[in-house]
Amino acid sequence: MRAPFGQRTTLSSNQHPARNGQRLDSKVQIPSAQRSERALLVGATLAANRDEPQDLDLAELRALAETAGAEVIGEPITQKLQTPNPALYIGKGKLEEVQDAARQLQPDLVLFDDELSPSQQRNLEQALKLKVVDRPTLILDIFAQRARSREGRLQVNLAQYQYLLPRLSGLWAEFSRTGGGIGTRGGPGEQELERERRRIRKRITDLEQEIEQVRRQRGVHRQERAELGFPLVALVGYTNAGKSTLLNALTSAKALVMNAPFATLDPTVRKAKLPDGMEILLSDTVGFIRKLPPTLLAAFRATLEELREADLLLQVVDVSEDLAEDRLYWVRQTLAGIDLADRPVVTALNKIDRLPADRAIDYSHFTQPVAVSAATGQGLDRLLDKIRERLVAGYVPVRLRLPLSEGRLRELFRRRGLIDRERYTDTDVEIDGRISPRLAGAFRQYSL
Ligand SMILES: Nc1nc2c(ncn2[C@@H]2O[C@H](COP(=O)(O)OP(=O)(O)OP(=O)(O)O)[C@@H](O)[C@H]2O)c(=O)[nH]1
Ligand SMILES: [Mg+2]
Repeated sequence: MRAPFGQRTTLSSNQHPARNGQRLDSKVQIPSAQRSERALLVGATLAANRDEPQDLDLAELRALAETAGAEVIGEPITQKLQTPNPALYIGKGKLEEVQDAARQLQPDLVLFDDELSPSQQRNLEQALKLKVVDRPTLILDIFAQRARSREGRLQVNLAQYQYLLPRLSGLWAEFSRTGGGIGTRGGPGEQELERERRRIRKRITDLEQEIEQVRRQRGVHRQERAELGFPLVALVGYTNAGKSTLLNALTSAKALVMNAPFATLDPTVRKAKLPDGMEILLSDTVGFIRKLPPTLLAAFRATLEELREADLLLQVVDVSEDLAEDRLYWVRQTLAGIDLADRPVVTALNKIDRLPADRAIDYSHFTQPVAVSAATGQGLDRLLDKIRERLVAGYVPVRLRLPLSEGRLRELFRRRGLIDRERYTDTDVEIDGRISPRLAGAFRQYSL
């Protein structure tokens, strides 16, 4: 027999806002006898999105569900649609198919591969008499398990509150009251719903203020870093591509590496040295994924702002994946969504140690590609050379006359710039050279 909701596994939840906002905590019970929630998968291909790479067997949704701790049962149910049904997302006939499957397989929840509107979710829950969880909620659930830093937690909490607020329905309350689980952990009881909404709106405002503080603090750090003049190289890429492994390989960092989506949620910045001694900062951040809704992306603004400062994006692609090019499409989409499509790019084609011998890489698909293995170290020297080459390509030529009294500035140019010619007089030094646009301003007043 199926375990009642009250006894089912609550998998993550330690970072759920409802749990951090103390009042709700008392309502959340984590059952001791842990059992995975059984999930049935449903996805649709929309005509409007046919030029986008599709995930027809919902392999990624399955991996996400498993990462969140669910057990996927049965075959995924998929449908081709012109447009989503406004009330049910899928068509009526397809819904019957889902109902049949649910009767047979007895899942605990049905997982949809897209964002559902609050009313679609309500209607589906009513029709199926089951908890319905959409893709963004699932991703948020994983984020909630992963966030460690204060900033990361604040951002996840904000995203959860914003996303869940319009979805606080009677049924939602029912499901969460009776046990929680993915997407509904620690929710309010039915009578408290309206009070809860008000409280959540207040909490959203508080969180926004706290995040604003963190942002300002980050801004100060960035300013300090900018004065030191290190070029900033930001790792970007699909989740699980190997960004953190690469960061660790290129620096002496110990970023968390895991074979699971969204291992990294908190940004890390480390110093790395290029072969000629040039020092750079390398930043690691949250991975991208297809169909990441804008609301979710927006909640991570403080983290993603780190990318905005980057002189160069080090795009990491897992070339051992069949879907490498599709995934790159989604990375490029996400970068465009945060106005970074034009930033200079070097592409690390990672995990070549896993590439089958009979598969060749078509380099023409990638911008400034270098084949590497972050795991074995293969190709990393060439990658560093390429990074240096692209950074220097962005430098601007300058001619300066620096007073000898400006020892600090002269040292800065020596360390961060490239000197083509240097000539001393009794009082000054004249420099012909190149320097990053970021630092050029510091020398402007001495420009010839
Ligand atoms: N074989 C092989 N495995 C690798 C390589 N680079 C990374 N991995 C593995 O790929 C998985 C994901 O690596 P991460 O470095 O955590 O990936 P990420 O891009 O930081 O992922 P998120 O932080 O989750 O977005 C881990 O199991 C790594 O050990 C590589 O060059 N070769
Ligand atoms: Mg990572």
